[in-house]
Formats: sequence, C-alpha cells, structure tokens
Amino acid sequence: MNISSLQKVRYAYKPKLPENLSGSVDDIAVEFGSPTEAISDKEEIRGIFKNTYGKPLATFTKGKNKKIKRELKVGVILSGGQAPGGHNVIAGLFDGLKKGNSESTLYGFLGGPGGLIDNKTIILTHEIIDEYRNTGGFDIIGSGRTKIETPQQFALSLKTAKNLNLDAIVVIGGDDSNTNAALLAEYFTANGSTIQVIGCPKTIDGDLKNEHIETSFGFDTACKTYSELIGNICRDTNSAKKYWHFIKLMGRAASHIALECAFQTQPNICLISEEIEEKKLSLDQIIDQICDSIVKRSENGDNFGVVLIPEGLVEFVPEIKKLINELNDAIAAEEKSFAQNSNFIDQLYWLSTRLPESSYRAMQMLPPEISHQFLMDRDPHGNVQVSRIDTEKLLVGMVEKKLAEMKEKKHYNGKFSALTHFFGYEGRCAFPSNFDADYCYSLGFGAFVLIACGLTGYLSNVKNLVSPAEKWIAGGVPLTMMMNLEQRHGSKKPVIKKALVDLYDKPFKEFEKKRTAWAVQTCFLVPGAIQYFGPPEVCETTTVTLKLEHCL
Ligand code: FBP
Repeated sequence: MNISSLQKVRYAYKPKLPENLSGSVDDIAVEFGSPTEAISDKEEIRGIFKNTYGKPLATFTKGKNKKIKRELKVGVILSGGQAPGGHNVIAGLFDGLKKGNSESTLYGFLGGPGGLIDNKTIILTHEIIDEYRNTGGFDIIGSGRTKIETPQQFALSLKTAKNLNLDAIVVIGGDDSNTNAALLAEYFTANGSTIQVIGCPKTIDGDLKNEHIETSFGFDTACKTYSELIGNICRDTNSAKKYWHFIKLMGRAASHIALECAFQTQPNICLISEEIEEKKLSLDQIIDQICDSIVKRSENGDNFGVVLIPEGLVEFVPEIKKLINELNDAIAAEEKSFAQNSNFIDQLYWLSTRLPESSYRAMQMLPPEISHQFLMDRDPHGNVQVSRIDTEKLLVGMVEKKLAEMKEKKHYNGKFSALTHFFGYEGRCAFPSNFDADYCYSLGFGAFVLIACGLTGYLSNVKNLVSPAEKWIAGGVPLTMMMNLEQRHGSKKPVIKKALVDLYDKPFKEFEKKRTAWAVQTCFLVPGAIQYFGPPEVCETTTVTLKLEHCL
C-alpha cells in the first residue's frame, strides 16, 4: 500500500488510555453494580434474552486479576458504515490481548458479519495491525451490513466460532449491529456455548448514546471533517456573495451531525428533523421558514447563505413519514410481488391499489425522481436508505417555486441561485482526530478486559469524555439495558434504542438561542481542518455537543 507522509507520522502516535486501563494488566479488576433492566418493554425483552438479560454494569478498577493472563482466541467484526477510529478499536483490542498473553490470537472476520457466517477470516498479526494504527477506514478487514437473523445464520455463526475455537467475538457497530451482538450472545449461551460476545459503540451518526455511552466513536472526526468543508463554503459564499448552498449531511435518522456542524460553523439555517417532527411541520412550512431567511437577508443585500439539512429529514415530516411507513408495510407484506415490478411506472401502479389514498396522493405530489428514491431497496435492517434521497434538491426546487410566487406578488425582489451538496462519505474514513484515536483505542482495550473477565452481552464503554483521557473511566454496559421493542419489517423486534436530538437538552436549547441571529446576519465560523499536532486547544478538543451535554 502507498503511504502518505501524514500516515507515516500518525503510525507513531501513542493513543492515550484512561488510568483504569493503564499500567500492568494483572492489576485491572472489575467491579459490578446492581442488576439492570431494559429501558422499556422489560418483560418481553427478559423473555427474549432469557440467559443474558439484566446483567450488572461493570467498571474497571485497580485490583488483582488472575484470569487476565489466559491465552485467548478472539474474532473481531467491523459492522455497518465506516467511522473514523475503527482501526484503533482493533489495535486496542490486539494490544490488550497480547499484553495479557503474547500467545493470544486475534482473528478478523472479513467483510462484516457475513465473514462470521461464511467463515472468512484472517489472523491479525503485529505487522498488519501496525500498518493501520491511527488511520481512518475499515479496510483492515472490511465491513458489511449483513444482519444475522435466520436460524441457519445463527447456527453457522456458532459453527464458525467453534471451529476457530474462539473464546469471544467483538462486534464493532452501531445500534442495529449491537442489537445483533446481543442476540448472538443470547444464542451462544442458550446453545450451551461459552463463547462471549462484546460490542463497541460505533457510528458517525452519534445516535448510539445514553446515560452510559456518552458518544459513539467517529462522530467527533466526521463532524470536524464536515465542518471544515462547510466552513470553507461559508467563506466562499461570503466572498462571492452569489449562492445559497444547500448542504445535506449524513446522520440517517438523527440530526446530531447537523446540529454539531451548526455549532462549529454557524450557518444561516440548520434544520433539525426531531423539531420538525415534534412541531408537526409540513414540507410547505419548512419551505416558508427557509424563504423567510432568504427574503430577510436579501432585504439587507445578502443574496447568499448556507442551509444545513440532516439526511433523514424527509422521514420526520409527518406527511412523508406516514407515506414511508405505509410504503414499508405494503412492500414488506408482499415483498416478492413488489419485486416483480421492473420499472417505476409499474411500481406506482402496484402501489395505487395498496397504499391508502392520502399517501398515494402525497407520493404523486413529489417530484418523480424523489418518489422513485423512496422505493429503492431498504437496507438489511429495514431502513430506507436516506443517503440516496436527494432532499437538498427537493428543498431547492420547492424554495425556487415559492420565491417565484412571492416575486409575482411583489413580496420578494432578490436573486436566488442555489447549489446543492451532500457531505457523508467524505467524513467516514478520515484520519481519526486525537479524541477518536484515544477513545477507540480505549474501547478496544476495554473490550479485551471484558472478555478476559469472562463477560458476555456487554458493550465496551468509556465515560467522563470531556476530561483529559487519563481521567476517563472504562467499563462495560449490558446490551439488554439499552433495549426496547420497535416495529421492524411489520412486527415488534427488540432493538437498542436510537438517541435522537433531545429538544429539551442543552445542545438544542443553545442552538435555539443562537439561530434567530444566524438566519439574518452573517455569523459564519471557519473551523479549518482537524489538527493532529499542536496546541491542546486545537488538537485535543472534542465536540460542542459533548461539552454542552456533560459540562455543568
Ligand atoms: P452506521 O449506522 O452503520 O454507522 O452507518 C451510518 C451511515 O453512515 C449513515 O449516516 C448513512 O445513512 C448510512 O450509513 C449510509 O450507508 P451506506 O454506507 O450503506 O451507503
């Protein structure tokens, strides 16, 4: 592989570990809290996870630990979308295993969970790991979105793990992948196997968080990468003063990325899907809001600006949410019959006899290219692939129409010229920031300790993240305590609850205070590129969201 100068220099970076994971490994013991409960639907979830439900929280502490020096065989899976820092989770796990016992082995399952089902592995050696330390991407073993769900897939997974004589599997993934990890842990135990399953919280979307998971890894780096690009666009538009930039940002359902990028760049408008849902705003009302800012700015002679749009927005607009749910149910109920429609016209005809009239009408009101995008394949977890819906173009089209109407009525006299962008894939494989490099390494090392202590059905966690890394506190959270039941593919399934933007929490409240000024004035911030070397105030800071959520 060709190696850039930055990559060479980053190899030498030594990620920081929390104090409770530093020092000699045989001094790391584990302390347990009281038994836990699922966040809701307790009885049903207890019934599904008969063997793994309700375990206590685990925190690492100083103390003697004889078990930690056992020789272990562990397999690791990268699951779902890429997130900066995945390689460091593997490096932390590898270093922990080797520190415990130099004879321990780490297998990498190739191409995501599918590698476990199909028994596709490589042994991760010092040489391989060293080539990927502190780098972005998941290319060390590749990732995938296969969901382990059929009895045959579970049986094959156990067969692979037994054939390799594994002690444990580590799943590095988001809410859906870690739900899978919990099901796997339960399946193994229920089938008399002692093979343990441990998860690590990954996703740039930032929506795998709760009281015990302060943030998912990759969010910090991805937001900083997008903010660099947005800041540059802000400065560009403030120079030429002729374009409105409509920028869609990844994040699937949650608007955490959009909100964080708004703090870092202060755009004129940042839409928050969760607010749109709460206030039941229609598409027309959203367009009115955007036009209001465009008109006011044009009255000041500013025919330019920046609008941030969370990727999942359309799923939160009530009339479209209803449409998507009804589409999902109709397609899930007759999957094979729907698949027989070879083109969009046939698909529409098929839907005309199955969708309730109001939704069918809503679908016809949308530009055909957008409704076509609503019909594209769902991902293996049943989610609409929102990254493929051109929401930014839909909004620009509607804004243009509205402004033309206003012009006719002489309510607006500015110039509107818009450009659209989508930032998503650009940020998922960036070199992890120092924060993500340290956090990921700690999560991986913590996963090793959880395994060495014989635990299963846990998510590796690190708390107190707004403090310097030495003060972080590592441990494990039982996966079942983060679960509830949700409607998936037409029936109720246990899933880890997604954390959406909380409209009553500090980050949104802070944004609310600032956005009125941003909408009319030009308050842009240009944060620049991620800094890996230099003064701590530029290279050791984390997100505004995390600071607002956890600082008093
Ligand atoms: P994860 O939830 O697996 O981390 O993936 C998140 C994400 O990056 C979303 O932001 C985006 O909608 C989606 O992946 C895109 O998926 P794909 O890589 O399959 O196109």
